[in-house]
Amino acid sequence: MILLVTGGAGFIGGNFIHYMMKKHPEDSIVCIDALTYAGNMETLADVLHDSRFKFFKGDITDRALVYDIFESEHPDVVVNFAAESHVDRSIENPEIFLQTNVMGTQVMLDASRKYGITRYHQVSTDEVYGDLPLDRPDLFFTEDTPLHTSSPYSASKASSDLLTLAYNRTYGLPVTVSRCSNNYGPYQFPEKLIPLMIANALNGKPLPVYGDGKNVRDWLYVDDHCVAIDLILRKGRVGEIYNIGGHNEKSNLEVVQLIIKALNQGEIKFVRDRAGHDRRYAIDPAKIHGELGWLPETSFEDGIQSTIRWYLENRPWWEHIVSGEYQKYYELMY
Ligand code: NAD
Ligand code: TDX
Repeated sequence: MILLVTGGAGFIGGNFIHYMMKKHPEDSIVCIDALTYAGNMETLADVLHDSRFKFFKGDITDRALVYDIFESEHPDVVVNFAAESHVDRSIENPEIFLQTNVMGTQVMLDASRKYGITRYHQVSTDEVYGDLPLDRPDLFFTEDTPLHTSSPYSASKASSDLLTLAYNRTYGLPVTVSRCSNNYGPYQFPEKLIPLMIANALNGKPLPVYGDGKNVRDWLYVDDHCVAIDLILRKGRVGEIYNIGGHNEKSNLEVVQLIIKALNQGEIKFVRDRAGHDRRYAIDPAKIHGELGWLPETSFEDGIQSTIRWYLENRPWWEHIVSGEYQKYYELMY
């Protein structure tokens, strides 16, 4: 099988490439990534020279380039991770979110239709459902929960989900969509909560907690997300949406305090709240569990400890990001 993975120099796409190269030695992977501020070739350093891996620096909104790659590489399966992914940035500048997340998805869908694939998978988020109240712990997002987006980011992701499902209904394209809760683990860009707090604590900077810190996120170790996507690609039903999450809800304060405790350093600073800040996300994973037998394998206690260890043992990776050095790596390698 030839897999085309977009956004593979990012956090989840990079972990997915590592996971798939190990798990399926018979498959090869073609990656397209624009290497925006969030794309980091150092994440792919150990697969770059593997003969089963090919990297193309390119933008998924560039139709001619995407079509050229489909023509030369003949992918069987497409997994679209490429996106602008940070909510705070979408509040500052929504436009690039619509370009990449909506228009880029359309190009990937058109190419998949034109050249023919056996599966197109759209990687999406629980944020498309909006948020849940803190005082109703009995409520969860199911695949039937209405879309109710809060940020330009989540609105752009909901749009790309709908476009993907429309290509199935209208053109018969064999698509699946997954909506996952918050991921954490190695190679996450230090603008997201967990790596930002680890990096700031280690650098003696304050740990900025938005609002009252009581907002709840449902954390999943990134490898468990990769396993779920792999299962959906192989056994998921065409035209279906699968929610992915492991019933692991934590308030932001709990997460930050755990990091401070593990590192034995770091000081919280409460800062202005995020505009439109979603209060609680919580996934009901009954469908993926019942149909595909998926369950998360990593407990939060183990996952957060090994993530903290990874950031301690891989300081150059995130220090290059903080200093801007990482953006030179592609030029060095090619
Ligand atoms: P990320 O920001 O770490 O990585 C995104 C990658 O996409 C980067 O390598 C970037 O260079 C690339 N990219 C951006 N615009 C591009 C374009 N126009 N053309 C080609 N490449 C482009 O994001 P992530 O956290 O790894 O998220 C990956 C996907 O998973 C996204 O679609 C996101 O919406 C979704 N998701 C993320 C989470 C999470 O907790 N991080 C949870 C659920 C779903
Ligand atoms: O400095 C911070 N202080 C803070 O209190 C940051 C960066 C975040 N927060 C809070 C906001 C959220 O309640 O922590 C929580 C997590 O924030 P992010 O890491 O920005 O993630 P979130 O907004 O929940 O979105 C993430 O999960 C769903 C990913 O970034 C999305 O791409 C994914 O779709």
